[in-house]
Amino acid sequence: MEMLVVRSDAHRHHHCLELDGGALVDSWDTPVRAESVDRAVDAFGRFECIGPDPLDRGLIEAVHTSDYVVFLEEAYDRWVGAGHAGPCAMGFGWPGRGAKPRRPHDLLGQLGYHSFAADCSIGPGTWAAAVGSAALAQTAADRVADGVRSAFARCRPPGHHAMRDQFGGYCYLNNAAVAAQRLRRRGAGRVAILDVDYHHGNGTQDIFYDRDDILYCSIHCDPLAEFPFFFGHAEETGTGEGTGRNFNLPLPRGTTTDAWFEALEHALEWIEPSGCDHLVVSLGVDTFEADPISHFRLGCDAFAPMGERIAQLGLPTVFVLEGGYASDELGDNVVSVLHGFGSA
Ligand code: SS9
Ligand code: ZN
Repeated sequence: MEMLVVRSDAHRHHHCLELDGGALVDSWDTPVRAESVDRAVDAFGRFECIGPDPLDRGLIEAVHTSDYVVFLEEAYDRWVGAGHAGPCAMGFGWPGRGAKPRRPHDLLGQLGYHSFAADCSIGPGTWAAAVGSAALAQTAADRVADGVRSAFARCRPPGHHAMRDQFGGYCYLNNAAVAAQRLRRRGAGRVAILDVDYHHGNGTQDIFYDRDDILYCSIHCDPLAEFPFFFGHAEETGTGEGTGRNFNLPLPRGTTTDAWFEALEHALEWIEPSGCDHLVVSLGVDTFEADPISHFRLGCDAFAPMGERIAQLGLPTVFVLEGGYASDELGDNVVSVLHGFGSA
């Protein structure tokens, strides 16, 4: 079997609002994205598809704080109970530079405390979808720990922006972190996370920044020019036991396939000698030239070679879906990476 795909319909009822260009509009992370991937996987027909096992809540609490997890679970009901006008819960005030924030008890205060961006909000289906998405990552990691060479968690909502205790960037629970943590718990010695999404995975970096057992390496658009703006610089290399265990490769807007693959070589040269025995790939395909909210120039033909090259690391691998907003091509681009990996 080329690839095991883990998916479910738990994402369907999550569709929130985002502040975009000063207007509150439907989020770019729509259910259509997951449907695009499912359709392409079904049309390709060579991957085995399974559903998830129930999520182990202790696993989420190993990568997020329990205060944050409880907050996410209850925020929407509290929002409705408070009688706010908007259909989704979102904050409006964030700790400014230099603040030493204490956690407010007020809901609006907690919405600011537990988020870092106004591009995502919490609706009636958000918690169930976030848990369902993390369950896919946990299950994919379990199957790889059981001996399957590679598995793909078709996650929605995505996860790589979700920090230890803050949501943002369409992400609530960090699915890649859940997968990596699960692999460690199941016996992996050291895990590398390779994040190829167009955006820096500030959440994954945050969660593992001081650890030497889970490494983070990301190729992304320079944060001086792109969301998440305040994370993802080359100088961010880890702290404490994690010193030297975080590797950021920021690239300019307009980066083409050739320059992107050069960065991939640097990433792989860094991962290879690190002593990792498992790999998690944060698979965002918003590097695609026609992505409506991103600014790299990878063509459709870049994605199969991406998978092939990553396969040369020779590591048991969990793929976790992150971004990709050109819904028409999203599914095909994802399948290209997975097929490129699986056939290498
Ligand atoms: C403008 C876009 C803000 C940033 C993109 C998050 C992508 C996650 N409203 N959202 S892969
Ligand atoms: Zn992205």
